[in-house]
Amino acid sequence: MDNINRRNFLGAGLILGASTLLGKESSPKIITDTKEFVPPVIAFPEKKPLKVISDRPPLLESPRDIFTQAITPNDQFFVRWHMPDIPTYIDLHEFRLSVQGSVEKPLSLSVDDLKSKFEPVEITSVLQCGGNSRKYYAKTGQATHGVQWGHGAMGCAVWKGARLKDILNMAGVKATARFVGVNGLEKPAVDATPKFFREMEIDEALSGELIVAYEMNGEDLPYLNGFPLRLVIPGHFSDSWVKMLSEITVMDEYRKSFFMDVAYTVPDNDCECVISGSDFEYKRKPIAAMKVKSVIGYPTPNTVIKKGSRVKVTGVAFDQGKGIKEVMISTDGGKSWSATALQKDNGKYAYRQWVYQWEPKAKGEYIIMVRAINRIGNIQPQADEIGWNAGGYQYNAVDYVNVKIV
Ligand SMILES: Nc1nc2c(c(=O)[nH]1)N[C@H]1C(S)=C(S)[C@@H](COP(=O)(O)O)O[C@H]1N2
Ligand SMILES: [Mo]
Repeated sequence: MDNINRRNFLGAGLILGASTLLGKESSPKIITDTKEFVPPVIAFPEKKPLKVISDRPPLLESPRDIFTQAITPNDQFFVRWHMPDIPTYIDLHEFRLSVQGSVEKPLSLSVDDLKSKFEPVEITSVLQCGGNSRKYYAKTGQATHGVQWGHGAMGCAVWKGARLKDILNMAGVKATARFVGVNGLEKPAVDATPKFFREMEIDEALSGELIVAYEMNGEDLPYLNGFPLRLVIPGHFSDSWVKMLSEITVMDEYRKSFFMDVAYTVPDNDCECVISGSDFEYKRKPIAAMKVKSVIGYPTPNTVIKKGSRVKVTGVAFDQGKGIKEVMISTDGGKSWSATALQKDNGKYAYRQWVYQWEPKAKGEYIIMVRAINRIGNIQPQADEIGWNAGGYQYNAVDYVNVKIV
């Protein structure tokens, strides 16, 4: 078989198999208690074993120790799809990206066209689901709707592709154009289900920072991460980073849709949170720029360490692209804080790895906490200070792990 041009998703059988194995539906659940669901760990095609929160559609979470690396390997990168019906076979001889709507010249581009007709650009950027870390809202006593992700619905990769701006310029955007809509190849299970359709303003689409990526960390995109093409929007939550991107529609009018106007929205106020009353009484806005955040990769929770050991505490920090200024660490549950050493700078949208050398002197239980500040002075809130929204989006409170010194 021609491996480069045809991707037969061997996993189709495996996904169905796993579905039967787990015997559960993946419809959204409203969590009414804080009891933690412990997901099974199963390997999907092109992936190492990951936490399977749902198998259809696939929701795969990366393990916490992934945050000991500044670049997330493709085979451990998390996966999130909304529709169960993802194509299981793509033939690049037939696959085309169509650029249509309010343009002078509609385009139908093959992946080869994208590689040969446009200047290739590379950017290292964090991809984070708006609902990442959602389960930690429950730990603050305020459970939220939606997939109960731990921290592993994010990763950082080197994306290579063509600028969306260059593609739109080749098509020639009409003067009346105000929005750009994007969608991928997957289909809703029933026609009544809304399409996964995302929109942005024309100025954002033409900013020059967005790319249509055909490579992730120097390889084809893994199937589950959107082979053969995906939109990359550096600094923004990944909800509009459409995978298996097949249509770009330039529009004069905004098109109301479930995935823009209901899902992935927060109250349209300064804190983007509920101050009183119920969440949906608020005027809403789509989530966009990511908030400053850091997480601990090592030690992982409940690690047992011998007294006198030299412990390399490490993790990653990022924000929406302002840049990380400082990452502070506490080994006494937040009473005192020390600076960590920031590692190599891979660009303003990338993870900034940090390291702290710790030599615990006494036996006992410790709580390690981490807190990042960006260059414009945004700092992570403490868990009991974080604003709340019913969708459980944008969780970025101070991360912590408990360890035992023996
Ligand atoms: N075509 C398509 N693209 C999509 C989605 C989807 O359901 N379909 N989900 C979005 C959401 S909400 C997230 S968090 C990211 C997940 O990207 P990943 O699976 O590569 O980690 O893809 C985005 N792009
Ligand atoms: Mo997401």
